[in-house]
Amino acid sequence: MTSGVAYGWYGSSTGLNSNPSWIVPGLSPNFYLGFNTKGIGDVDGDGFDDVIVSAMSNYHAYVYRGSASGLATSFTRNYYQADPSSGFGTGWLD
Ligand SMILES: [Ca+2]
Repeated sequence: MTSGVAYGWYGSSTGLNSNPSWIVPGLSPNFYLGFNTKGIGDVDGDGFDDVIVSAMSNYHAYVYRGSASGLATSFTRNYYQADPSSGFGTGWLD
């Protein structure tokens, strides 16, 4: 059983950090958080880029807001599709 984990590496003028700067574990066993993780730009207009992360187990996608100190570790919005046959959360986040 795995809850999954979403990782993020922050960049700097010298490149990416060697260790992840942002780590968010899944909410429960077999959650599979981080099946897909994608930068989505600054969707809320606060000047900091945000990310979206899918969880394969429950057909959800979660938005984590950026800030001056980095990405939040609690999601601010989640989206889901009640019909599992839609495959929502299990494909690429394009
Ligand atoms: Ca933002």
